[in-house]
Formats: sequence, C-alpha cells, structure tokens
Amino acid sequence: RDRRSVLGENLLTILTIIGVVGGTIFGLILKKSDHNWTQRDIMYIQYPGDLFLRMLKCLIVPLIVASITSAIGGLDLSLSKKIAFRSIIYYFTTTICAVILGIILVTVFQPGKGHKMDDKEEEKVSRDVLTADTLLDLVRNLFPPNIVQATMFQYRTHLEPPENVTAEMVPLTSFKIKGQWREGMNVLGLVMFSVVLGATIGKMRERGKPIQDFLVSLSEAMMIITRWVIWISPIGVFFLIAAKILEMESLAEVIGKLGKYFITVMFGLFVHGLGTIAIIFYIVVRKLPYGYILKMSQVLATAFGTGSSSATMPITINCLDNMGIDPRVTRFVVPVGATINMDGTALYEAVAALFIAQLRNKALTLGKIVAVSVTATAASIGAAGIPQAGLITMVMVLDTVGLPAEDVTIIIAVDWLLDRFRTTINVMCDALGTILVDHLSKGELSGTAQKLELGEPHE
Ligand code: DAS
Repeated sequence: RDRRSVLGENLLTILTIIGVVGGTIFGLILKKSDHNWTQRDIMYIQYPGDLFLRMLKCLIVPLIVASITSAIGGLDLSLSKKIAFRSIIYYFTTTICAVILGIILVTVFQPGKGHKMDDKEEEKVSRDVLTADTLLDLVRNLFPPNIVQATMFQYRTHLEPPENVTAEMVPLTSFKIKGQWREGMNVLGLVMFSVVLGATIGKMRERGKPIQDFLVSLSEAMMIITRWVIWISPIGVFFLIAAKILEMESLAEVIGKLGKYFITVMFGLFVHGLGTIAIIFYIVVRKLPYGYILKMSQVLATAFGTGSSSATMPITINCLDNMGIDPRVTRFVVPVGATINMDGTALYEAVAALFIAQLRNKALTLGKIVAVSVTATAASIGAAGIPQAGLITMVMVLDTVGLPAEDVTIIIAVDWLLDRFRTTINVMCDALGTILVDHLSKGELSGTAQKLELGEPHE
C-alpha cells in the first residue's frame, strides 16, 4: 500500500480523535452557557452526527450479507468450518471471562452498599455451596423463557414498535429509551442467513460462482463507500458527542449515587480490554500492540462516538484490511462478532444487575449468581449493535435476580456514557479476535484458497 494511503489513514485517525475531544469540549462549553437547551436544540446539534450514523447504517445490511456470504463462499467448507469454530470459541471465552470479571468486581467493590433503597432486613441466604435449592435455582434460572426469546430473532422492517417494549425481551428493531423511540436493527437473523447462504454457495462450487462473484463485488462496493463515508467521521463524532453531553444530567448529582457503580464498570472494561490485548498479542501474535492500537484508534474513536458496533463495522473491516488481515477472515469474524460478541456489554450487564440487587438489599445465592453469568452472556448475544441496546436486554438479567424491569431506570442516567465505553471494548475485542483467528488460520489460508480480490487501498 503506498505512502499516500498510509498518510491519509493517519491524518484521518488524528482528525477523528480531535473530533471526539473537540465534541466533548464543545458540549461542555454549551452546557456551561446559561442557555436552556431544549430537546429540539439538541436535535439540531446532533443532526450532522445523525446523518453520519445513518450513512453507516445504510451499509450494514448489504455489507453483512455480502461480506459473510462471500467470505464463507470463498473458502472450502472444511476451512470455513474451522474459522467459524475458532471464532465462536473466542467469542464465548472472552464473553464468559468478561462476565466473571464483572461479577468478581461488583462483589468485591460492593458499589450498591450504603445507598440502600429498601430498608427491609437483608435476607439471610445459606452460604453453603451447591445445596438442592441452589441447584434448583440454577436450573430454574438457566433457561428462563427470555433466554429463548433473546436468541429468537425477529427481523422486522420499520413497523410501529410495540408499546411496552421494556417488558419485551425479543431483541427489537425499535425500542424506547427515556421516552424516545430509537430505531434499531437486530441483525442476528441476517447473520445466520448469510452463514447458511455462504456455506451453500461453497458447496455449489462452479455453479455457485456467479453469485459468489456478485457478492464479492457487492462487498467491495460497500467498502469503497465506507472509505468515502469514513472521512466524515471526525465531524460526525464531534456533533454526536456534543449533543450527548448536552443531554446528560449534571454529572455531579449522578456521581453521588452511581459513582461507585460507574467506576466498577469502567475498571472492569479497562482490565478486560487490557487483558485481551495482552493475551492476544504477547502470547499469540508476539508483536508489540501499540502499532496495532494506533491503527485501531480511528475505529475505537468511531465506536466511542457512535455507540454502535454495527455502525462501526464497515470502518473496522477497512482498518483490518489496511493491517493486511486476510479479508475472508475479516468479513466473517467482524460482522458476526459485531452482532453476538459483546464483551463490554456482558460485563456491564452482570455488574449492573448485581449492583441493583445490592441497592435493593437482595442477597443472592450462588445459584442466582451463576444464573446471572449465564443470562448476562445471553443478554449480550441478544443485544443488537446499536446505541444502548444493552440497557434493553438488561431486563432479562434483572428478571433472573427477581428484580422488576423498571429498575433499569436506576442506572439510566450514566448509561449513555457507559454505552460508549462498552461499545469501544466490544469493537476492540472483535478486531482482536479477527487478528487471532487470522493468525491461527494463516497456514491453511495461504495454502488452499485464493484471497478475495481487494480493490485499490483507499486514497
Ligand atoms: N451499544 C452496543 C454496541 O453497539 C453495546 C450496548 O448497548 O451494550 O455494542
């Protein structure tokens, strides 16, 4: 790739980071002014950012179908099975580690103690390990009806969303946060379909070539559009963050009640992110990470600015292409990971649910805590890669510990900020997984099948 494109990449990275920092400062300056900011004012400020977000959203459906299908179709079936298997093992291992880390931190830090919301005596629970009732608890909670719902997908077009969405556990195409309808998109079904279609095309061999060639071209066309849209990200993240800062309640009063909770989640995300980097780079790829992280910074800044793994996905794919990762691995691991691999969300759901249980003075048996680890994992799989989707699937985890769905409102004040950080971790762990799977599959990839033809690196 020539020097010009590398210079362009670095310039864009610096501009996007300036966009994040500038948007934060701009938002704080506006917030400090004595103007009374109405929802309408904020909508206008957010408008350039919304345009940027919508441009990225337009790419999601064609990019997911074309990338996953052409990536799997471009490999012989045995190799694509190996890549899928390695990816799934990575997703589950990192998600479970994130949940366990979250449970340990919230149990050690006890962020909910001291702000009791219920004055009733703390229930005494048997601290013994696996008694019959704990086991019963575990089994009863292991497959609550909403786990089935969370994995059930409904890909609805823009129908009028159902009324009481917070009780609904089916990952929604639209849901309400703070009285505002948010349109979203659950791509789980689309990903499953693309995997099956890709495997079918692979099996068809020559007869599948016309559709394979079409999908490879469609995937490349989406990446070319991405490389145009990517130049708007500094402006997009600037206005998205400024508007969010204006919307935010004053941090002072919020930090009081939710301060320890906020710090517990942030510390967990930091440890998980650092740990994943250390394991992937020092043990597997044996390369110093700062070169990768520097290249990744534009992706991470976009994930932070948009709060959406799905919207950031085209930019993640483009960045990994520029790193020389095999496009067939990238076009499978990133779209699937952006949909079902959300380590940051899983950690956050476990911490938040146990934090609220502490506030409510609800002592939990070991069975309940183990059940939380299962439902927090399922909730992160069920969460779509759109802003604050984790807040919606949180209801499922609250249900596990016997808390009402309305308790979600206790943590809503800082959720938009935590959402950005957990989305950044989600995206970073997807990219690290791609680098890992590419490294593990190097031999087989260079041997058997041709690389996907990529167009000119971006200008
Ligand atoms: N914003 C979601 C994402 O895009 C994460 C979440 O809501 O927890 O990854």
